[in-house]
Amino acid sequence: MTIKITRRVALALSLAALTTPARAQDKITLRMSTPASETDQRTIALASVFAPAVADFATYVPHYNASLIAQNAELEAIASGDLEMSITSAQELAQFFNEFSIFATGYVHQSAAHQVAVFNDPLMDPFKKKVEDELGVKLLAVMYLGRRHVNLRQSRAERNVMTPADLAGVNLRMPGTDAWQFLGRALGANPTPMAFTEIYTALQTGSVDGQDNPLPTVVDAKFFEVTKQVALTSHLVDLNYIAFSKAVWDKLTPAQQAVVQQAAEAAAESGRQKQLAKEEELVAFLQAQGLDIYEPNLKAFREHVQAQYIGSDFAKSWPAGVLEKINALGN
Ligand code: KDO
Repeated sequence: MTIKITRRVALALSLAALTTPARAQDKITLRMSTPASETDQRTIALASVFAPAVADFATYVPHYNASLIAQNAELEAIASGDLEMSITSAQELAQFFNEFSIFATGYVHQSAAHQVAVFNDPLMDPFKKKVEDELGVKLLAVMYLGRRHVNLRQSRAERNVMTPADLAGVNLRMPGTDAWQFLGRALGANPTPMAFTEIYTALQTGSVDGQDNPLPTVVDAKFFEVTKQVALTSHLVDLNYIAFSKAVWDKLTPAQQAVVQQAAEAAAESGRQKQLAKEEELVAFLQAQGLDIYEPNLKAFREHVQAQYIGSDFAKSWPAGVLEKINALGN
């Protein structure tokens, strides 16, 4: 008798589970941490495209301005279960896996479309697998951050940046990992490691001479208020990956996994198009704010930067043939 009731109860419960929609408290919470602001195109895309697409089974909880996890510590937080999502960089991944420095190397990626082609190419499979297996992080999609340029406090009359030699002695803020610092040196500057959220004050007080970021970031973070020029070096067509906890992924049904994957790709595409448009339109905005925006000798910068990487420890970590495959996917 007891057994009968138990069976009936069990059946009733499992039927209820099949027919009752997931309650809010049953949903997975996806905490996302980033140093970016809530008005950055990548975070807007995640909040407006990704979040609604997964809302049936997941609640997206973004934390901006590195308010939850410090910049460059997000991957460890995901690995240890303290975070579910971030917008990570190749430079951050290179802290764990040297070979990721290939995607953080100056003048390798040529455009937003090239980034997508590289990310979706089989050449990326061993990179993605390593991050998944060894860090417990899935790289879902590539987000476009933009073309990084040199943005200085000095006016062009005070410092005209045409070649790497013109950056000699410039304390250029770069993010704090080795791959970033190497790029700063390769540009000809003195790189100063510093978190993104400290840049504005450092520029304001003069504790650094400049910083490098794409134009949409120069505007979103208001660096234009405390700088006078942008030399359009385009030294890095920069990207971020949407990073997702593998432990959470494994708890999702195949249908939910497909929704998460599609939502990430759709958010990345939406953010990419908006960021590309902003890069175009913000030149005029920055000029109207009184900044000098000009193109230096790009050949001189490209050749100097590439020469620094040849034979470097970073280059030694790149799997054979990958640089050639990346180049072949470009224009
Ligand atoms: C930065 O610190 O300069 C950087 O642009 C590096 C990127 O990888 C990324 O972390 C970005 O900051 C933040 O998302 C803020 O835009």
